[in-house]
Amino acid sequence: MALRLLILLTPLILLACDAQAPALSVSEIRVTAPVPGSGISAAYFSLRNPGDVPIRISQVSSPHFASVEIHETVLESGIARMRRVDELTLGAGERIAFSPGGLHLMLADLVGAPKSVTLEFYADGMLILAVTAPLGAES
Ligand SMILES: [Cu+2]
Repeated sequence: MALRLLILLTPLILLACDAQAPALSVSEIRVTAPVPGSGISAAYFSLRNPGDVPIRISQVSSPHFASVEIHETVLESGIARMRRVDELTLGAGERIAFSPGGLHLMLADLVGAPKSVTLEFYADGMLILAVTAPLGAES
């Protein structure tokens, strides 16, 4: 009986190991130049979970911005409003596009005058991916 339980548990343990270092890939990153006066930038990209377990993104931060939030633009009574998204789950194999008018990263309070910025993605409090992209000239 104990042996049978062990055999049953083995796949679960393997899944748990995977979950400790989830693979996340980001492509087509575009970070807009800060809007003059407000200092706010936005980041757009394609996010993909190539693994076979869900990834729950709990936080995104940057050494180059004091504040980073995941936002979603939603239409309310015909008016576009931004709503903060506290966490985002990508299912196994799922791809989510961050694009103008939809999900985006809102970056506020640029630190210094960097030519490129780093974005750090956390899953359940653990850093799983850091990517660097040029800080764009357009907004
Ligand atoms: Cu926003």
